[in-house]
Amino acid sequence: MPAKQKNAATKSTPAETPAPLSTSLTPEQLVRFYRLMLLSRRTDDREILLKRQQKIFFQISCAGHEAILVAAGMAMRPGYDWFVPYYRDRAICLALGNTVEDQLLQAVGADDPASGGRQMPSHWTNKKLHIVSPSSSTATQVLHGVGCAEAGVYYANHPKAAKGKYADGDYRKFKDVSFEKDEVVYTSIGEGATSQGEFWEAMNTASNNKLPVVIVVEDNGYAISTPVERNTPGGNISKLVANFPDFHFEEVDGTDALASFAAMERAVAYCRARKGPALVHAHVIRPYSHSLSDDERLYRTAEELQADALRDPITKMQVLLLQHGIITEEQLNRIERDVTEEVQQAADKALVAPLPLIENIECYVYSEDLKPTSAVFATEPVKQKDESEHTMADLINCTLKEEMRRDERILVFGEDVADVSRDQHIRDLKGKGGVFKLTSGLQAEFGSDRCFNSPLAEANIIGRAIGMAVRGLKPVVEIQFFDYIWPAMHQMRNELSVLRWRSNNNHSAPMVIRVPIGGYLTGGSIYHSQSGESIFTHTPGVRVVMPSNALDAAGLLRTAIRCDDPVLFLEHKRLYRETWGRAPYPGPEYAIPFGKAKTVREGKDLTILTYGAVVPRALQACQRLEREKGIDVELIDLRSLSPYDWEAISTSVRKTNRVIMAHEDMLSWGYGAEIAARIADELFHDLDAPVRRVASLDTFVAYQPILEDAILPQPDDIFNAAAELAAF
Ligand SMILES: Cc1ncc(C[n+]2csc(CCOP(=O)(O)OP(=O)(O)O)c2C)c(N)n1
Repeated sequence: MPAKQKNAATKSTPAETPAPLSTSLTPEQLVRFYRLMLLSRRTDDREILLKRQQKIFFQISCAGHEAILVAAGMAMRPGYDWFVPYYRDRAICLALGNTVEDQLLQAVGADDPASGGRQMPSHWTNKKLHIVSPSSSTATQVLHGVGCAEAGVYYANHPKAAKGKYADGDYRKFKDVSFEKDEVVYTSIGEGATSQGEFWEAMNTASNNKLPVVIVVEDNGYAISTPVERNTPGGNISKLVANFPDFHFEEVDGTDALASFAAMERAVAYCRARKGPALVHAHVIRPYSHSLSDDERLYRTAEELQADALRDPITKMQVLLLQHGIITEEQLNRIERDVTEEVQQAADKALVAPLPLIENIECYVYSEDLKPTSAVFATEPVKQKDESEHTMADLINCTLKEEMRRDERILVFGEDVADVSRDQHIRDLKGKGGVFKLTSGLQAEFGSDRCFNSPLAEANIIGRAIGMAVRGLKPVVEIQFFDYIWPAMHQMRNELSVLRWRSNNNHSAPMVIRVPIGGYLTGGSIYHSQSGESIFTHTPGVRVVMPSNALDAAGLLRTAIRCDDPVLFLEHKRLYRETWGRAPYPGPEYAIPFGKAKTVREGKDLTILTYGAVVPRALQACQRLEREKGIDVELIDLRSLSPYDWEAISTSVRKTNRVIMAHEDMLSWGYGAEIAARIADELFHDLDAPVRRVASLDTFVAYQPILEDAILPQPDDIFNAAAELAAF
């Protein structure tokens, strides 16, 4: 901690003034501190006015939180440290160098640098300053902060990984990334949101990995209208978190500028010294209701509001500066005028700023630089001396190893994916390597900081991976079973998929999420047989692929890893070790572009579109249709579900004029509904029969095998549907 110094003002103060200030801040810094607080408050005030004039569409303020936030901004270093704020963090963003104009541009919905008119006000981002784009979801950001901190630690241990070179080749623009050996990550959260599991999942990893992350809890006593004691048993989050190992804790009056700065200084110093993480619990006030859509007088008494008003950080700071002779009333007035002028000028500019262009709406849903559909990913398998055939499980494992050898930025983590979690046994035990053994040997070869077990917490996996990916790492994570992807859904839907779009390409989180999926397991039952791919293909911003055989698994996985988008890589459990679909090793550069279907079997009478474990079942049906009915079926394995190969579909339907969409997931609202609708819409004149769908019943998958068989689509179901359709 910097030595305490008496500020210069104490020399000239009259005898009746209070005791000298105890702070490491100089008088100039104290004045700057005050000005930033006021700037934040006046920007809020201006937004409120603009909202009342209907010139902006939403307002949420930082009022009452300014002291702790300016303290955080001044205790840390923009463009050096990293910042993962939440929506109430105006003052820290200003302290870091974000301008009022940037902020008001977002409020008016202009083509603002942070989001191009896509985000509500108070969701700023700034790549140069290292401010990561926040969402409106409560608590997700804390896991991103943890991931950011993990990335910094990783680069410090693997400095070569931060350099922009692969071991060979260079598919994507692979830039140098920045990191500092003693950098610290700031992340913040309201006290209400500490009820969310993701907060505790973040505490878990911050503590377990002793990460240099400062978590600031901004406790204004309310989560909209819910008081702190309803969210936090006992009403004090500091008491609940006190037993997390290796943390430095501060509980502070967050309306007191000097106490806040001292607390932040200590917390940041602890993290910089790599002693562990810190949590700063700041008690603040909320004088402007939750947002402009809320009126707190409906649920808070006048006395309570009056008591808060006495703690207003701006007034307290004015009194402090005056009492200690750091500033005169005249200087105070000048600052007020100066700040008002700055805000006025920013508002004037924001109100006439260019608006975002409608034709750019779809920009940055995905990477514009490197598309996984690109021809660079179209390579042929290279014939090897050893032509023995491998399973899908083998080739996925092999591809993971090859890619990890090539790119030191790839990290693999998830539940049970490591060989052994206790490093000392790595040489004497065979190791686990995942419940399906797909990650076997990765920890042994690449070390425990490149392949490791996560806690049993799916949001933890995706949230941390987002923080890492923002900083240029390439997480290739595993969700153990598709059936348990749901705790991660919030991170996937509201964060991962939308990060690039909402930040207008300032930030993105390319990663691969490998997920064993599907049934036909004989006993898999409800919780080990689920499908549900259409829920994710219905989410823009994420690519979804699902190979049915070993060769496609290797090729698609390589593209997934090397491309620049988040990819959900669905691996059918039943196909992992099937004899059908085995393939010789295709070489270390074999890749398949997304959006390219595979014609498994050519035919002229009817088209079957499918993917995953239904491919071999449909193939059986095709062979029987030919044998018994003389029906010549064209079978297409879509293998890439989003994007999908419309050209292959339309060419085939134009040829056969009859089409069945078959899949394992439930019929209603399933993946086939979209494909069938588009065929009916765009290929109506090419059809000689209605589009048919074959899928599972609209139930869950049962344990008893006779029930499972009846629920999931079988070769006979496809055979019958095709025979009927051919006769239509
Ligand atoms: C996951 C999620 N649930 C609900 C909401 C709606 N919501 C927005 S802010 C808020 C209250 C947050 O309170 P707190 O965490 O104390 O932060 P504060 O706004 O008071 O700073 C709620 C419920 C949301 N944005 N995200």
